Parts: sequence; C-alpha cells; structure tokens
Amino acid sequence: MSTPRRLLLVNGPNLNLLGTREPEIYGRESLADVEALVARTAQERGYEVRAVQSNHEGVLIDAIHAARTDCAAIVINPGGLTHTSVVLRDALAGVALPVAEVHISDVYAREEFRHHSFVRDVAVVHVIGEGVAGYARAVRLLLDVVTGLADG
Ligand code: CA2
Repeated sequence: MSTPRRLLLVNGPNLNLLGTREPEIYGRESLADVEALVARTAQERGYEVRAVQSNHEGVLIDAIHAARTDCAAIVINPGGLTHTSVVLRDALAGVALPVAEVHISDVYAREEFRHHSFVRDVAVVHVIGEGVAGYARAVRLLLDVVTGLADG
C-alpha cells in the first residue's frame, strides 16, 4: 500500500490560547496561524494536513491512533503533556509513524521540570525554541524522513 500523503498535526493542552497571552514566551501568532503555516508548508511537498488541538489527553490519543491508517507522519507539540504523559508517549510509540516533536519556547532555558520530555525518544525530529516558525522546519525535516523511508 502506498504511503498516504497526509500529516497529522497535534497541539496539546492550552495551545488554543496561543497569541492571547504570554507573547514574550510564545509570540503573537494564533493556533489558526500555526495550522495555516503547517498546511502551507506540507502543501509545498504535496501533503495535506489534519489538525487537532485538544485540552483532553484522550482526544489526542484517539487522533494519534486514527492516524495509523491514513497519515504518513505526525507533527506534535504536546504542550505540558510533554513533561508528564507516559500515555501520550505510548500512543506515539504504538502507531509507529515518524514523529516530529516541536516546542515554541526553549524548554531547556526554562524551569527544570520542562527539561524532561517523555516524547523525545519516540520522535525522529526535534525542533525546540524556534517560535512558531519551528513548526515549518519540523514539517520539512519530517517529510525528508518520510520521503527517505518511501525511497528506501
Ligand atoms: O514551548 C512550547 O511549545 C511548550 O510545549 C508549550 C507548553 C509548555 O507547557 C511546554 O513546556 C512548552 C504550554 C502551552 C501553553 O500555551 C500557551 C500559549 C499562550 C498563552 C498561554 C498558554
């Protein structure tokens, strides 16, 4: 079966608030801006995007499971679940798709509790602290991986 030309974009809890508060940390762009940027960047390479944001862990898990059959890869900013969720990590490992982990802020320059990521070693691409533009770089790097897998 050929690889689907679709990416899943997952944004975790509180990222619906992007652009409304803490611009010094997260910038001024909204979640809609992020989703449009990712769609545009994927489109350049002939991929479409299914975007999900939720404040509920189970909704994110279900979206990740659904991607197993119809997406080529997953771009995820898990928000605070990065630092707490074995469940999210297990879901990503379980679907065995290539994953890009994105963080808008430089988590390593912030509080100690943000330095650990449960997702880090199930992701093949990591883009940390590059602002919203980091999502576009993550898409490009991830599609390089996907294309390499398809060719190999
Ligand atoms: O830097 C990132 O992208 C984070 O994943 C964002 C999470 C944080 O818990 C991680 O440590 C790093 C928080 C997302 C909350 O986003 C907001 C945006 C604007 C206003 C309030 C919250």
